[in-house]
Amino acid sequence: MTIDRSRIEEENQIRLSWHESDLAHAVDVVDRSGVDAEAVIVEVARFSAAAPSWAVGTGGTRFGRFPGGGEPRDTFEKVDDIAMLNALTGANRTVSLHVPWDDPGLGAGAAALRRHAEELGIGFDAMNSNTFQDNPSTTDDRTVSYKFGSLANVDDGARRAAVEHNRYVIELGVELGSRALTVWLADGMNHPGQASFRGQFERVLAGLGEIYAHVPDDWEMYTEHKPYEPAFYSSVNNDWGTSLLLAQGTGDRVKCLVDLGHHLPNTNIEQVVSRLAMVGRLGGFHFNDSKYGDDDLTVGSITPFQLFLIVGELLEAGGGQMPAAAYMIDESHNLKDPLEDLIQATDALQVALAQALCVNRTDLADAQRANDPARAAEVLHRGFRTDVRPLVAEARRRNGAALEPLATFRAVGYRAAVTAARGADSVATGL
Ligand code: LRH
Ligand code: MN
Repeated sequence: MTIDRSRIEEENQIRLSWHESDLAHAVDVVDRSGVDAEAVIVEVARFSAAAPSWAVGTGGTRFGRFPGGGEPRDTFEKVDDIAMLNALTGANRTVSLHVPWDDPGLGAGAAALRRHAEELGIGFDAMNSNTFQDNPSTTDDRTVSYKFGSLANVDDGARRAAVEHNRYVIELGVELGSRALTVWLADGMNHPGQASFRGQFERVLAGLGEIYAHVPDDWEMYTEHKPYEPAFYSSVNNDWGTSLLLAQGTGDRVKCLVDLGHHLPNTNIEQVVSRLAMVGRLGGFHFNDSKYGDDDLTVGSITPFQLFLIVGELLEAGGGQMPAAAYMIDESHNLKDPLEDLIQATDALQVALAQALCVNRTDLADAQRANDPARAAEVLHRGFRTDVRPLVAEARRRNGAALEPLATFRAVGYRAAVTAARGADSVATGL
């Protein structure tokens, strides 16, 4: 499914005069606050967040799944959809694959997928292994099951299968041009006494060490913490502290991945980000939003101020720019069109970045040095309350993307076209 970029340009032309007057006003407002609006546009245009291959289809829960039609039937069509997304946002230049949900196979399969993606200008971000489901393709030993865990399992067969699966995902990633592996483990307990906390931790640490031995020198490996689900009494890698212990205990190029939905209510996630960045172990993000648990809702749709503060900590860590890290979206699209949800998620990230860039950091530091919390709040809120949408739209326009991506997605009729091509009942692999 090719993207007719002229259609996007046509839709931009309709909006250009409004955009230019809105932009002139926004630039004036921001420049008057002592922040360089042009630098904000340039930094937003530089930003990109990987799209999750497991979320370009409809997501669901144990209570049901309601596919919307025209879902990608294989990884090639997923890359097509992500190329469409990127054509509209200019900020989803890579895809993060999940194996075996998206496994083209080594050799010719991987080469063909890489060629297809390169033709569409899409790269491969961190690879995700899957040792939380018994996948016939990931272990040829039918006696092995991850029911009682993978790396943490007392069963040697399960641990060896998990290491071997991650070794395979790395080899596939090398062929695709990826440069990182994310290891999220469902391992834990449902019942007190079911296992030894220390025993599970030590087996995971040993297993990560075996996997790290297969990680190429120019790669990074990420440990992703999560307090619960599917384990409902304890998860082995339950919080940032444990994730940091695992990363520091495994190797220099092992860092922590922060999934926003993987924190207990009221956790100060921006402080977690500050800590991990401070010790040089902040590897990446899975951006989403949540009201209760790991809801995987649209980025910035429930707690936009928290997202703004998190991005603020990233700019602090990066000296006023976004530090190098694996920025990825991890959502589950149960009700909205998956691409429309990803468009809104990416826009929310671009808006939060622009707002955080509109904070006059010199004034904020002055207020902090003066122990003047009211002044500090004024400076912070001025950034958060600035209408940055024209700056974000301009950053997209400069990347050859859409001023209004969701309206343009609907105007070009992509969903109808792929539904006609793929069928109303095509179902994508993934969550
Ligand atoms: C676990 C998680 C992890 C992925 C999965 C799809 O909740 O966030 O990052 O492997 O979702
Ligand atoms: Mn995640």
